[in-house]
Amino acid sequence: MPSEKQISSAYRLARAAYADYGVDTEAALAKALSIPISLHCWQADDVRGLETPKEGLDSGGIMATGGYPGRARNGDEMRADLDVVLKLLPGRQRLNLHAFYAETGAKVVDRDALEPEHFSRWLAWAKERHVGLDFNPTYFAHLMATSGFTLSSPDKAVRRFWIDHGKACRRIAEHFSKKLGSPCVHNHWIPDGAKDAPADRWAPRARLVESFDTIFADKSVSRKHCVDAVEGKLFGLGSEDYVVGSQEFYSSYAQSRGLVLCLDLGHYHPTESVADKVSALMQFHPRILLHTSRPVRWDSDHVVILDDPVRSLFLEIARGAAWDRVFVALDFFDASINRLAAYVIGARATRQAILLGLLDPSKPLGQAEAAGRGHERLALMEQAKALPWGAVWDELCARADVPVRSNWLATVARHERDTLSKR
Ligand code: RNT
Ligand code: ZN
Repeated sequence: MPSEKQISSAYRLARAAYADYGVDTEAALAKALSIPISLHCWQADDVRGLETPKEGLDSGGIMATGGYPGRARNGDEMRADLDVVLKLLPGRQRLNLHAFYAETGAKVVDRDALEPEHFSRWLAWAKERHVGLDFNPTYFAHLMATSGFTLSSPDKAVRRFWIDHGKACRRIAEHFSKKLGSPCVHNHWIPDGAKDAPADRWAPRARLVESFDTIFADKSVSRKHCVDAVEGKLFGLGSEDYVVGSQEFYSSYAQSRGLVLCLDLGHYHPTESVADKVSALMQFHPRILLHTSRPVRWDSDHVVILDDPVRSLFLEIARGAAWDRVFVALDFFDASINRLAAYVIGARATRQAILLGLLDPSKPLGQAEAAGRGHERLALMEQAKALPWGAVWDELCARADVPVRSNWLATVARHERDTLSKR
């Protein structure tokens, strides 16, 4: 592995190579380190949550597959794993919690009755580490979700329950924000939909508008603290034909209600480009939330890698200078490999894509385009792929004082030997 000196001399050469294309690697490094990435707590335990009882857990179409040993079984184990992960990641991180990670002790507290106090251990953990918290209501994995409908259910009692859950979660999100001094992104995703062609595609959508309007009508929760986002999708397990909260639904809903729109990389047709959507949506949406994920043939939530969809997504953010208008969060779950490694690979790949976006030689590309020299634009785009960005990435890790290259694997192996293998 390279010495500190080798890393910095490789970086000096890279800096000069990028400067030839009008790119300031110092500025790119500083910016890439400053953008917070919200780590999804649910990779640690295969999206199981900490509630008892567990009936209805399989509702909602969210499922991690694989049986790699060492799954975190409680909040303490999750936090211990996250502590290891945080030390291996460069830049700023946040933690993204889901409501069913409440810790209520011996008491059973249902989702509609959750309070900030049920997250006090998470909050204390976050405060101590200067990590901001984001939050999500959990509208799945519950007996009240087994019909496949929650906020859009025809059953008034079911709607009421989930509306109360949404409201309770907004108060918790606000609490996190106030306690940590950092706005809490509060993302609503519901599983509602139908496996087969419904006779009525209208009524559930009308009810969903009404339910959400009821949730957001609570003006006692400050929107500055609780930053609500809504996330649609194309289909899910058990909602193959019809998803109530589709992209069109949420794009319009978020825009008309002043909410943040969430785009998840796994939630579109495989040939759709999420990167292309950004400059269209952001003409109208002041802010968006990005869930980086990796769909393999479907919304499979594989570990994020540095693939073209992720790269081109952040390239678009860079070209639009839209960093202050996006929130970045991870969303994947893989139980077939070491779960800590999954975090590190996905979070590092996401930050690499951010860095690569910032290293784009946008200036000469734009000049070639403006002058009508398409051949030059294409040649420069091709050349940009061969610029020594790996040396800039190594420098970024060195500056952040985290293991360079794959050196982090040793820490994960040690944790597996000393801790995970004993679970
Ligand atoms: C589901 C959505 C959603 C969830 C998490 C657990 O398709 O992507 O974001 O993955 O809320
Ligand atoms: Zn998502």
